[in-house]
Amino acid sequence: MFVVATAGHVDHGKSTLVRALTGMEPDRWAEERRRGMTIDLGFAWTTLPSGGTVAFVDVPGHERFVPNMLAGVGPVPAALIVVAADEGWMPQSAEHLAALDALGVAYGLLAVTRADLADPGPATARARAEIAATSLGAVETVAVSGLTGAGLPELRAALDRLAARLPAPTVDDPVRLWVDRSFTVRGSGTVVTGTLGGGRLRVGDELELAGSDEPVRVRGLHSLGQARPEAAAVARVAVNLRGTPRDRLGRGDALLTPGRFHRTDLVDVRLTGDPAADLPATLTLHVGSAAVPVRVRPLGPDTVRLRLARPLPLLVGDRALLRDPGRHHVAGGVRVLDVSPPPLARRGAAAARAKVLADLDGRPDLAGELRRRRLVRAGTLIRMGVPVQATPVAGDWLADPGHWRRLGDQLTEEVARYVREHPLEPGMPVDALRQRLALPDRVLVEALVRPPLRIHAGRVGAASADALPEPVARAVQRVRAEYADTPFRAPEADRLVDLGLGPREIGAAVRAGALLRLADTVVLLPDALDDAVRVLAGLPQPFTLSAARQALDTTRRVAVPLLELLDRRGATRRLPDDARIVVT
Ligand SMILES: Nc1nc2c(ncn2[C@@H]2O[C@H](COP(=O)(O)OP(=O)(O)O)[C@@H](O)[C@H]2O)c(=O)[nH]1
Ligand SMILES: [Mg+2]
Repeated sequence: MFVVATAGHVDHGKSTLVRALTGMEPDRWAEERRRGMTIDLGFAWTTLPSGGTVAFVDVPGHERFVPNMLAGVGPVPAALIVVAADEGWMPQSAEHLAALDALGVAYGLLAVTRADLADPGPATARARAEIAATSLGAVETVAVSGLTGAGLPELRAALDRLAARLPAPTVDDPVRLWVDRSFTVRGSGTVVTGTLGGGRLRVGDELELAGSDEPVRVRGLHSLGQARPEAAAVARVAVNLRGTPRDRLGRGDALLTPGRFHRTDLVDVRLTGDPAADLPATLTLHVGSAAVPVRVRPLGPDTVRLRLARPLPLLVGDRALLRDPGRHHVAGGVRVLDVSPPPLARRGAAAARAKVLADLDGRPDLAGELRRRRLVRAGTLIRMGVPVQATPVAGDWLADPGHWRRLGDQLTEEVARYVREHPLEPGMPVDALRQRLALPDRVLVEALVRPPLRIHAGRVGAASADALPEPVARAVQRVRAEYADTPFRAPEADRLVDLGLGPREIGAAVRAGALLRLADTVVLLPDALDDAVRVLAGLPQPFTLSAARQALDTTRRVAVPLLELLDRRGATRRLPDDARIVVT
C-alpha cells in the first residue's frame, strides 16, 4: 500500500477527486456533507492498475483548518496537489505547498481539476512553477474532471508511477504511529487510526503511549476496512486499544515500540528553507500529527532551541514545521539536530552551542555523538534515533575512545596519589574513584582498571605479587605516555632498547599484564585490543587489512599480528577472500 495526502485550496475539487477515484466518501461528518466542505481528515482507498493499493488522506483546504491538514500530511511522504483550472493558484495552494516544502516532502503529483470548466493551461503553468521551487521539484501533471471523469485513467497510471518511485518502507524500524483520529466503537472500545510509516504492528503487541508512558495492548487491527493479524509499513491502520479509556489519547499522541523513543521537551533544530530573521518567540511546532506550542530561542544563523509545551517522541533527523497560528503563516521547516541538548547555563554557552550545531546536519552520527557526550548508554542513543554499532566499554556504556583513554590514565594517577597519601590502606575504594572521576556508574570504574592495577575487596590497588620492578614499571609508564594518542603504533625495536625494555623486561611486563606482545619486538599497551575492536567495528564490514591498517593509523608490522591475534581470540573472523569481519 502507499499513502498519499491531498493538498490544495478549499473548493478546488480534492474530495470530489478522491471520491471519483475510490468510490468512497472522504467527508465523514454530516456537517461536512451538509456544508459541502471538508473540515477534518478523510480516508479512502482504491486499487491501481498495477494491482497495488493507494490510500488517500484527504485534507481540508480552508484556512481555518490548516492544523487539521498538517496532522494528516505530517506522517505521509507523498502529496497529490490539487489546483482548480478555473480558479488557479490561491492562498491555501501556497500555504499547503509551503507546508509540504517545510516538511521536506519529495514525492508528489499535480492534478489540475475542474478542467471541464476552464482551460487547465494557465493554472498548470503557475502551479508547476511554484512546485518546482520546493522539495517536490518537477512533478507529473494530469488535467482531470471529477465531474466527467476525464483524465482519471491517466491519473491512476501516474499514481502507479509515483508509488513505484517511493523508497521501500523500513519494516524493521520501531513503530511510531502518530494518531490522527481516536473514537469509540460500541462493544470494542477505543480505536485510534494513523499512517504507519515504518515498522510492523501485530495483534497482541504491547506499545507505549507517548503522552503517558503507559503500556497499551493491540487488541485488534484493521487496515483498508478489514481485520488483520498484522500490518506492515506503509499502511493506514486502525488499532483497537480496548481497555484504554478514550480520553487517554487523541490526535497528536503516538503509539510507540516500548523503550525505543526518548520523550523530549527541548530540542535544537536547524531551520530549513529561507528562515525569517525575526522569528516570533512563540510558534506552534507541527510534527507527525502533533501540534505543540513552542518557545523559540535563536542560537546560530539558522539554528534555534525549541522549548516544547509538552514532550514529544522526537528523533534526530525528524522533519517538522513551525507555524504562526495568529498570522496563518508557515514560518519555516525544521530538521531536528539534537533531542537531548545540554543546558545553556554559563555565559557564552549559547554561542558555543551554535558552533557545535553548525556542524550537525540531522543525520545520526555515532562518532560525533560519542565525541560530544563522551560517555553515554547505547540505549539512550538508540532512543534518540542514533543507530549503535559499537562495542560498549562496560555494561551498555559507550565511550569516546580518546576520553576513555584519558580516564584510564586519570584513574592510574588517582590511585597512585591515594596510595601515597594512605600508605596503610590496600588501595583506593572503587566508589571514591567513581566520584573523583565523576563517572555515573561503578561498572565504568571496574572496566577502567587495568594491570598492574586490580580490584580487590572493593578497592583498586597494585597487584603486589606481580608488581613490576621499578625501572620496568617506569619504562611501561613512558610507553603509555608516548603512545597515548597513537595506541596502535608499536614502539620500534631500537626505541624499546632505549627505554630499557629488553626481552626479559618485556617478558616480565607481559606476565604482569602491563604490555601485550604481538610478536618478538612488537608490543602494545594491553587496552589496545579492545580499542582496536571498537575501531574495526566502526568500519564497513567486511574490511580489508589495508582498511584496518588505515583506520588504526598503524603499519603492517602491527596490523598483521594484531588482526591474527584478534582472529585467534574470536573477536574478528577471516573470510575466504582474506577480508575480515568483527564478530558481534
Ligand atoms: N465542474 C466541476 N466541478 C467540480 C469538479 N471537481 C469538484 N467540483 C465541484 O467543486 C466544489 C468543491 O469540490 P470539493 O471536492 O468539495 O473541493 P475541496 O474543498 O477541494 O475538497 C463542489 O461543488 C464540486 O462539485 C470538476 O472536476 N468539475
Ligand atoms: Mg474537501
